Amino acid sequence: MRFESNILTSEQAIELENKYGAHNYHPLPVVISRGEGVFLWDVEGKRYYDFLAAYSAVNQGHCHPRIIQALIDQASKLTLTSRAFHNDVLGEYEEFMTQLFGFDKLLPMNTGVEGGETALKLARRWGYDVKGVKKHEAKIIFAEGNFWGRTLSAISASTDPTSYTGFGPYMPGFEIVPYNDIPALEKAFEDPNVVAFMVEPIQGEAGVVVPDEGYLKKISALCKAKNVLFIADEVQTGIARTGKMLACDHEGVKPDILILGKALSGGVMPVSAVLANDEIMLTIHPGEHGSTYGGNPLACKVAMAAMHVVLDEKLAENAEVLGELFRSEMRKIKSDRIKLIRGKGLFNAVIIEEKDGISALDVCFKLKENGLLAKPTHGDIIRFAPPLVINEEQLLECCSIIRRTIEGL
Ligand code: IF1
Repeated sequence: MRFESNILTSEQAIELENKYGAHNYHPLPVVISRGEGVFLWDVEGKRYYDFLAAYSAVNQGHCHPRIIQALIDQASKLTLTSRAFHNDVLGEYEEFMTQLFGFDKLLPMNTGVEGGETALKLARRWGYDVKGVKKHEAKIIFAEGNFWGRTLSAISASTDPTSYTGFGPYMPGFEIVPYNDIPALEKAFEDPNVVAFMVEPIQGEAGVVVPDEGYLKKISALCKAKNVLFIADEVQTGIARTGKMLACDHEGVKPDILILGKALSGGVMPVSAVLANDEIMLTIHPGEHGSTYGGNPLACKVAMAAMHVVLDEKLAENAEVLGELFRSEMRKIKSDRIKLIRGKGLFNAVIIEEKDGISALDVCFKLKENGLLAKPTHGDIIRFAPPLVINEEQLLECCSIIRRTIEGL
C-alpha cells in the first residue's frame, strides 16, 4: 500500500490508473504533475502549452496565485457548514454574482451538470406553478448536438449515442430540435406544454459550433412571445471564453435562466451557479432542492477571487483580440487537411480531414511532441482553447507550433 506519492515515471502513473481506476476515459498518454498559467509540466519535466484549459475550466490560468491565496486563507478558517446553517460568505458571494450578471437570485451548486439539473427543475416547477401546465406534462426542448454532462437527465437529452447508449430508460418530456434552426424551434413551441428551451450559445462538445448571427436574439424573442423560458448553458462558453463575459452578450440577450460552471472557480474546485429572477427562482421552496457542498464558504471565496481575476485582468478583452489573431494565423497554414476554422474569442476549433491514415488524434500526438496539448472531439475536430491569460507572444509561438506540426505531416 503506497501512501507517499513516489510516482517516478509517466508509465508508472498510467499503469496504476489502468489497474485501479475505472476505464471511463482514454486520456492522451501524458501525465501532468504541475501547472502554472498557460503551462503544464509532465512527470519527466517536459513543458507544454495547455490548449484545452480543462475544457475551459482554467480560463484564469493554472494555479492563479490570487485564487490559490483565497483558497488557502478560507481553507484554514472554514470550508463547509452545509446549508443547515448560514455562513458569513454565501450572502456576500450571492450579492456579488447577482449584481455582476443582473439577476435577482443565485442558486449555488457544484458541477456544471448539477447546474443543468437545477435549471430544468426550476423550469418544470415554474411551468406548473406559474405558466399553469398540467402536472407531469411539462416539455423541455434541447438542440441536436447538445452536451451538458453525464447524469441520466443529461444523457436523456443527448443525441450522441456514445452518451446515451445502454443507459435507458430515459427522462420523459425532453424533445430535440436542430441547432441554429429557428423555424424548427417555432414549430416545437406550438405545444403549450413547452416550458423551456435549454441551449449552449456556442456548442462545445459538438465541436465549437457557432450559430448564425442573430440566433440567440431570435430564441429570446420567440421564448418571450410563447412564454417559454430561455435557459442559456454557459458552463463552457461563459466567464470570458468567447471574448465577452457571456456568449449571450455578443447579441445583447439575457436568458431567463443562466447556468455557470467550470471557470467560475478558475479550475480550483467544482463550483456552479444558476441565476434567475424571483418569479422563477422562488418557485423552489426551502428543502426542495440543494446539495451538501452547494454554496460552501470555500467555493464562494474561490469563485469571487476567480471572477475578480477575470474582471481585473480583462480576460474577455484579451480573448477577443487574441482569438481574432489565432483564427487569422490558422488561416495562413498551407495544408489541404484543414477543412474549417471556427470559433469566437479564444474558443476555437479546426476541422482536420483524415488523410493518408493521419487523423486529428494523430495531429494531437504530434502537437504533444512539439510541446502543445490539445484533444480532438468527434474524430476530426481539434478544439483549441488555451487559458485566457495567454499573451500575444505565447499565442504566436503556439500558432507556429500548430502550423509547423500540420505543414510537417
Ligand atoms: C467530461 C465534454 C466539454 C459542458 C456544458 C455542462 C457541462 C459541460 C456546455 C457539465 C461539461 C465537460 C465534461 C467533461 C469534458 C467536458 C466536455 F467533452 F465532455 F463534452 F467541455 F465539451 N454544460 N463538459 O461542456 O459540467 O458536470 O462536467 O462540471 O465529461 O469528460 P460538469
